[in-house]
Amino acid sequence: KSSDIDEYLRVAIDVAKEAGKVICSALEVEKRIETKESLADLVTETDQQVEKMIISTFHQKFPTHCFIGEESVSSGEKCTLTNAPTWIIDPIDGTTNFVHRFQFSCISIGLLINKRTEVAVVFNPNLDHMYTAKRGHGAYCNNTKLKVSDVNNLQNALILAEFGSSRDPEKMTKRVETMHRIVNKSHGIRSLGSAAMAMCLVASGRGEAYYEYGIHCWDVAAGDLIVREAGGVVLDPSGSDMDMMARRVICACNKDIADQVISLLQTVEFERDSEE
Ligand code: LIP
Repeated sequence: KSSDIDEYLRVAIDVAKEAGKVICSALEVEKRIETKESLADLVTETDQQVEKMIISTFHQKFPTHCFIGEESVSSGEKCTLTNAPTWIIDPIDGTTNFVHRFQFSCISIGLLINKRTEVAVVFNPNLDHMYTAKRGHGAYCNNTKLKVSDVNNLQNALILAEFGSSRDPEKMTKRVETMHRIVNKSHGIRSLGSAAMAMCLVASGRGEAYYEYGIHCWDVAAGDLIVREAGGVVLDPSGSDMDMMARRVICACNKDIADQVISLLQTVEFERDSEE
């Protein structure tokens, strides 16, 4: 029901703002940092605290809904996506940026129903940018409607790409080679350190495409809808439909740009987020 969807969006915006306050006050104090899989895979107490707060708020309001949260999965919870309404949450996307006070970190919240994102909220509290989308109703940053760029030639495009958090030498070689190919055929490459922020910038027409191998569903669940609602495309890097649990994504302002980037990509293999 559309009134339900409006309520989901309203609650998600409110909880993201609350989470933003916690993140901003944590910026001022010294952080205890733990590493997960590699030196570049960080978690702080704030990630854990914010995730708990977000999940308990949703759980109280919508007791039948399911949850997938980055930190809950790290601490052993299952990462299974069913057709039931499921909130997919990254309490801080861009944790490394948060640790360094580099201003591209955000809270990313997507509500999936029948495995499709219906409501998306990405809030960057450092810049006070609130990105929202509802399926079929456009995407917004604060009160401005978003629209992707209309560039359709890679030669005139700015591409967002990431090194990701794995430091496996074979994966790194492939990534650097791919970036080399792309940088030679475009206006350039930028690495923001947050998948959700990268997708929001593509949605805002501030870059033409973003791709990454090794992301998780919580990095892209919200960005997926924001890009589509701004008129862009979100695909699997093979060119087929995006698969939320496949740990890889490309989004672009249009199919022409996506195809040109895809032709230069090298596959980097990752285990899926879940096997259901
Ligand atoms: C981050 C992603 C980013 C990726 C990083 C990391 P986190 O998410 O959004 O695109 O390159 O390795 O996974 O861990 O900060 O939530």
